Amino acid sequence: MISRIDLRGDTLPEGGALRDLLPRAEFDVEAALEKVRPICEDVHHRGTAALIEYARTFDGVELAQVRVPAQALADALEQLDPAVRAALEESIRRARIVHRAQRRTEHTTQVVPGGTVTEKWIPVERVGLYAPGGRSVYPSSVVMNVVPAQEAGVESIALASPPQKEFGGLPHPTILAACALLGVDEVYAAGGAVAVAMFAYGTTGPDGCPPVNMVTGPGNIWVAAAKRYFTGRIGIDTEAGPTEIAVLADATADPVHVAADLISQAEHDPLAAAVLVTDSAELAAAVEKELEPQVAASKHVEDRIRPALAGRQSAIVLVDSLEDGLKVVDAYGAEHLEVQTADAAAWAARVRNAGAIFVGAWSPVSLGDYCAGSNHVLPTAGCACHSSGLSVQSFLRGVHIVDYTRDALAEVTHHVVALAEAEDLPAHGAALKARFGWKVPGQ
Ligand code: HSO
Ligand code: ZN
Repeated sequence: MISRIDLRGDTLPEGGALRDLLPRAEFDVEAALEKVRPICEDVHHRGTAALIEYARTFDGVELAQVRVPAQALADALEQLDPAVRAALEESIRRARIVHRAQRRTEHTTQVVPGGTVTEKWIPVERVGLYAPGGRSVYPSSVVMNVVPAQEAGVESIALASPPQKEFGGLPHPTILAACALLGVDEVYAAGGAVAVAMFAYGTTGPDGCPPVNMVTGPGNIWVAAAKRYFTGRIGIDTEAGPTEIAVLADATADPVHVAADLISQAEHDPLAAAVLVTDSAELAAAVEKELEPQVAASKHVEDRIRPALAGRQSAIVLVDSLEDGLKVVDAYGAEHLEVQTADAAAWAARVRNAGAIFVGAWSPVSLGDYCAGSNHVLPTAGCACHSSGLSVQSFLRGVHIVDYTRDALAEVTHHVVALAEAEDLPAHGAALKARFGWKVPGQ
């Protein structure tokens, strides 16, 4: 069901060459961009009328209104299963603890006497969060997007999620209930690229959505393409690709746990990736054996789990040693990495590239998906080597405030003038010279 990549015997290639040996899903955002562009432009020109028409064609829904009425949010919360409500509340509570600790404080550095640079953190003013519908109705993702934005101090938070035919054109009720729990009352029934375009351009009228400065949230390839289309005009988090789990394990790992964890993320999508990296042929064989009954007993077997595990994006990678395993997981840069080895904390501490790292037998990815307090919006497709998961920082801008006295400026003017001249930008130097009667102190 899952292929093997045997990297034992030879010395491992470095960097890019090693990455090329590792599996990864095909996710062609560029091709999707061609289809998304006219939709975005249509939303730009026709606004709410276009939203209503796309709800009809894409979601099969006759939208009475794009903005979800407050009563619908209250009703959804009232009807929420109490166990799900309690779990969401716990998830929110833990996420708040972690994300509150990420808040930044303003810091002033005295560079020279009379010359200071203060770094001030200003939240993005208005953010649009996207919560998918259809196959992925994830109230947990509403939590993971809203909590860091709120803890960062974002004043205006709107959320969009596709209208659902079976719920009278409203977004899924658990999404609405999660919004109500989090105190988000500006919610729109809009899906995919259409929702991203609504946020980016804004729409007018009684049902209108004012434009946002930033869009975050997971989604399919159309959402990723729309985010790419609007990059530069608005801020985005990342273009989320299919979910990935990598497990670095040795002979001490429990094959039942490893198989269950690989399946847990394969459950998301037929393109989801599950990669086991191990120095133990025994563990590899035991996991292969264990996958069969566990997969057969799973719910989303044929449509997601089996294709995900059998796909070219998933594999068991055999290596000579955990040292080599470390090189492999670093080259792969998984969205989620579990370390299930003896001395797991020490190995985990040496990992350079992963969206989030789960240490030891008792920290599975599913814990992080819901209730660890960590964020589950993480870089995919190898982007973990340069990007972070969603955090309070994602919604903040660090602004330098430069404050120099006359004397402090005078003291450095000759250096500014020298650099300006070296760059053939004499007017830059002149801006300082003008302040000192064109006579530059120190020259
Ligand atoms: N594992 C997904 C997030 C998620 N899991 C939502 C369950 N619900 C991507 O990190
Ligand atoms: Zn998950």
